Amino acid sequence: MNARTPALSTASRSATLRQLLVSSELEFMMEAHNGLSARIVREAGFKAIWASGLAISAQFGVRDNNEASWTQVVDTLEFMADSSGLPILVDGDTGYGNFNNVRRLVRKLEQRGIAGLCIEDKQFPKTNSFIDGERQPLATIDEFCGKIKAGKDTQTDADFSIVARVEALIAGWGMDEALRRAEAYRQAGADAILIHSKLSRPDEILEFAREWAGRAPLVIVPTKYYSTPTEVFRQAGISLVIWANHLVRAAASAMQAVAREIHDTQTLVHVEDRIAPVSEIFRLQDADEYSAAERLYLSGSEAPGAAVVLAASRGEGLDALTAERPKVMLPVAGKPLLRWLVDAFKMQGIHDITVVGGYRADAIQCAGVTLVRNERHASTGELASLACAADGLHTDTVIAYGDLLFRSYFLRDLFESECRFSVVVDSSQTQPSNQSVRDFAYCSAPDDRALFGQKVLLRHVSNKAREVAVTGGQAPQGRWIGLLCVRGAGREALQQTLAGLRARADFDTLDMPDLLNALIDAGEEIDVKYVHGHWRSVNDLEDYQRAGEFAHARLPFVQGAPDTPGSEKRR
Ligand code: SPV
Ligand code: MG
Repeated sequence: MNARTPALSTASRSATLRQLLVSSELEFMMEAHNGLSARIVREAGFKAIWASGLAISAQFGVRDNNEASWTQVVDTLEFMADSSGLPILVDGDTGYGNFNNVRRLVRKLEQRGIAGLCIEDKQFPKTNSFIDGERQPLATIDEFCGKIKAGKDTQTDADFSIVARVEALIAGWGMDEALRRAEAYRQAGADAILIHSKLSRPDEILEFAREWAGRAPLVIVPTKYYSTPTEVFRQAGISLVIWANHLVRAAASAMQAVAREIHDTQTLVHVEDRIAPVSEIFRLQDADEYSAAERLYLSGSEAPGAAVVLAASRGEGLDALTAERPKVMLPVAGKPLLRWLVDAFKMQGIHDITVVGGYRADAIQCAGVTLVRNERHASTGELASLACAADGLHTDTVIAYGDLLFRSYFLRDLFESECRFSVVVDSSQTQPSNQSVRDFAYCSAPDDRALFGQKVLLRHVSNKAREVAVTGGQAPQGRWIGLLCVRGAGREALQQTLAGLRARADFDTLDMPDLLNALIDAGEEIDVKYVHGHWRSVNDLEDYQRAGEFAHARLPFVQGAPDTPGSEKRR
């Protein structure tokens, strides 16, 4: 954040503007015309903003003739006030009508945190002062004084400022009339006088300032007499200089050049380095603050932030089906296995998903994931794949086998665990039903629904259904399904343990159960979330067929949609 001028509360904005008007220093105000430019004005260091009628009309693409309605202007002002937090002096043209419109305008401006209003003594609808100024009719002095009084009587914040703009010099009515009007407006309650000139030299402004002799703060807009040294204004006792339209003009030049360049060259390559990067736009929008707030307030924000999917294996048991693709790309009920898994993560708000590919990684097509490759997949195990993603591991991560289909509550249950590590164990599988069944889980207690909610810890994972060395020949309590949730400081513990295993000569042969067991040996508690069925993994053709049936049962209920993906198979 490089805001050189801090955002102010609404009350201190009006007080600041008033201070700028009455201070003995020469002060400056920069034009802005929308939320972004207002933010840029603040970051440049200006203490206040001129909400230019010309610039706001221009950014709407309309003329400075009250073509934009006053409510459209007020809505824009709200964006500017919010994004900048600076005092804003609004160019309110003629007040958008008579005294009554001024009253309503002042009420609405105060409600939106605007610090002051400038009104000019022309008639509604006005025209910009630099377009045929002489032909523009002025309001009578009495009528305009009525507007000033109405505005001052309406404001509830004593510091809200009303600046009366004298157009007599613009309209060719001469110096005496300008001074006469300014004095009448001062007496009507104006907090400052804006004296406007369209000459290329400051002569009439300086003469006015001399005659005026400090009766009230003077504001000027040196758009036409821009070459006048600023010191001249300081010596003349001017209070406030408005740089009135320079950001909208700068934006127009930049946009014209860039649009033309892209149009003519049909490529972005020549402009990319000459325009603000997208990250700069995000910064100006305070995107970081949003991300922090999201973590704080968004329901489900306690869910892990990322997933790592181990998808390097071919799936030998699937024969020719995986000749050209890894098993995660096998279609199941109309979409690849991997897509089912990724969608399950996305449903839980996990969008940072890394897939570690290996065998035929080139065939992995899945939108919304980052693909990394275990180049040594042919000679390594699951931990070598995990190691490919371990360095950039998010604090809260679910690590998953790539061939899993499961009900959505599995992830929810994992997220609910308060432990650094949690796993899903299926208590319905305590015996190998075929050769490919592995990952038996030995736990501190069996799945006992009478004791629902009690903490159960993982003791060991093994491919053997009778792990004599560890369990004394007891049967396992279930099967680890291939979902591991790592949270908080668990990430460092996992990275350390993995680093320890990497140092072993047999690292290339190690799989996920070896990591779980090493974590347990290192004293980590691994919370067990029992389930009873409701999932599938795909290791052989029989699994594959059963996965299809399982997935079909998970398709949305769609009536009368014969071409629902997979519907043919269902028949
Ligand atoms: C504006 O910025 O809209 C002004 C100043 O009113 S000028 O365009 O100079 O009239
Ligand atoms: Mg204007």
